[in-house]
Amino acid sequence: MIRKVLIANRGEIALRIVRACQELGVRSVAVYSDADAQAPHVREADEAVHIGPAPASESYLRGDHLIAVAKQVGADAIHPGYGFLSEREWFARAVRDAGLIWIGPPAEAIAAMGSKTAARTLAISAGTPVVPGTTTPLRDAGEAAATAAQFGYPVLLKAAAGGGGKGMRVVREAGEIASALASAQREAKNAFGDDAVYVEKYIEGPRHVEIQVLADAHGNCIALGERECSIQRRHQKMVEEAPSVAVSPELRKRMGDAAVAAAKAAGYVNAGTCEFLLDKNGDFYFLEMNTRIQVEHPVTELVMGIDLVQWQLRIASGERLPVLESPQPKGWAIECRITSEDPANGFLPSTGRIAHLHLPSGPGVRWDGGIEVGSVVGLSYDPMLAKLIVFAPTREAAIARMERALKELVIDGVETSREFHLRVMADADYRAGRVDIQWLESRLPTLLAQQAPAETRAAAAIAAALLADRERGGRRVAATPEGTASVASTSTSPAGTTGRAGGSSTWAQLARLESLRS
Ligand code: MV4
Repeated sequence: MIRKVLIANRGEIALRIVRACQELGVRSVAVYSDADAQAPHVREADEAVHIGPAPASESYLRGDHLIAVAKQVGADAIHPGYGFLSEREWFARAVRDAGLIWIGPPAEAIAAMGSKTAARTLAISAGTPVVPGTTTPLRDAGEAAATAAQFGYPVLLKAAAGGGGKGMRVVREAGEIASALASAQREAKNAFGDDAVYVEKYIEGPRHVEIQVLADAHGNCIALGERECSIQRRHQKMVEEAPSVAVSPELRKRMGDAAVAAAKAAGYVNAGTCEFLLDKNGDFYFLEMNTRIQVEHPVTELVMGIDLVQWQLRIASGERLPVLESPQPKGWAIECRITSEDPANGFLPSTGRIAHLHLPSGPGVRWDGGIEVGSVVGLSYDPMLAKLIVFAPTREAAIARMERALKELVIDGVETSREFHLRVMADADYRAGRVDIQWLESRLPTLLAQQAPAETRAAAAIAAALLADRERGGRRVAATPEGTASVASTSTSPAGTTGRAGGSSTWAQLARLESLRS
């Protein structure tokens, strides 16, 4: 068994890995940049090592240095989390060559899935359905026009080295293909240093549904159901759920078998995810495989009753999977990614110091976070502060639970996505499960134009009244659910000023505003 793990990451996922280590009796070593000296993952780990200045290129991305640190502290394994070095083939190889255990898939599997065309070839060989298209890069505009005509417009030009939608162009008619190819190649060259672009049939309005797989080092691989990840903006997921309203047990079995076949063809070991598009006819197509633990892994953990991060460590230690049959999901889980972005301002990243934090709790609520009061949110890293995850017997109950938990949550000091998530939860399409990968962006104007919830209007009114009160020296402010507020000269209790519509956090905010005054 692994005895000591160096965690080559930060924030909520580093803390998540520390927790898995603690529960398995494995020692954990955090690393931190100048910006993270006071971070929760550093305090909670058994040991911590400073690795450099704030920019990731000088700290969390210095693979050779991280391996040297692991050796120095006597770690026998490295967990990369997600992002940073997690899907760098050379790093997985360097860790192994240094005599350390890599808590992730073999470098060869990362490489095989790193190229989209190579991944498509692998999936085809495994019998996993892929989107109709080519598996070799286009040589020129003539070949692009010929293949597009063969598959029929619209088509999608994609960068072979691609990811995150870079180097992608939808082409709706023959007249546009030459210029689309040129710009896709230019963008691919800039982003990946590789201008290889290939063609796929463009699938209109699909869902993004992904299958979690877990493979041990003894040739066993199981599917752990799907996650519905359609609710995204600019390729950043905002809400994920498990299961998906669009997946029946029969479809789950077929998608699971397809994912397992692709994973086996790649020689996959450890936790991984096969991404699929699921179209309106219920047909699914393999897109790519994510060769890491993903941000949204908790929704699978909750409906499957399994700890994926613990299993990553167990598999890396050589343990066998305990069951070889794919389990069915039980209940419903939803995750909201709480980011320090301001939806009202084009999702502009917001910076500051966390001045106040009240975490939701109670039945079925999980908080995977990496911040606390005093944490400084800057621009060096991803704006995701935490994930709020709920679990309930049904989807309806899970939505109600998420609404309740989002209302309990208070984060002061930076703008966050909290209220935006409340609007998504309240949306009729969302509640009916009528979503696809375009839904969030097409719904943005409606979601953003909505009047703020009564709670927020009340809090805003309180703030305005308090400011006015400053000049006058009054003592107490009262708010109504309608969002009006007034200053009372004497009062000791807020009773009767708001009902349920106001919500408890209105009072939390009032209390803070009051304390600011004194
Ligand atoms: C597609 C597609 C439609 N048809 N391929 C976007 C990033 C990359 N992972 C694959 N992507 C897509 N490939 C075909 N043939 C639509 C997308 C896509 C998308 C996929 C998953 C989640 C969000 C998305 C947002 C826009 C486009």
